[in-house]
Amino acid sequence: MTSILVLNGPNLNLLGTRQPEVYGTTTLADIESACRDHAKKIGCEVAFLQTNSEGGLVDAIHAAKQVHSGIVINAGAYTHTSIAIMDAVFSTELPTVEVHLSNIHAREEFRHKSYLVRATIGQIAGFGLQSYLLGMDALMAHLNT
Ligand code: CA2
Repeated sequence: MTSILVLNGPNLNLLGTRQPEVYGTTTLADIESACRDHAKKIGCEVAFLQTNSEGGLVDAIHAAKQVHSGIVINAGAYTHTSIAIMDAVFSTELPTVEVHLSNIHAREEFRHKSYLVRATIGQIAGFGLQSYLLGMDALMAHLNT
């Protein structure tokens, strides 16, 4: 069965506890539960991980190659800074969708740039929790064509 890794970067473990005006009241546990429910609906398996470290994200991306069919990733602030994470996604050759809760293009200038997006099949930003589910749908559509 198709297996999707949903990978989350730094500070996403704090969701729902601070800055609700930017990120809403949804917690990471809520997102995980919605991704698991959605996986059942669209007929795939899902693994859900969060790490605050850049190296942890790189390691998880490397490990995904043996196990998963594709990746949905919210790399948090590393989206805008990390060539290492972009290189890791290139190296796996797994189809990857970049997702963001907020519309990074409508926010501060420094959030408009994504290194990671160059290694992905596309980016979904601004739909809150739905960005993850849309990311899973986009990945499944890509894998099934
Ligand atoms: O909109 C997104 O999903 C982001 O990836 C979230 C990141 C941010 O750095 C990106 O530019 C866009 C931030 C992760 C969550 O940070 C929190 C900080 C304080 C309280 C709650 C969450």
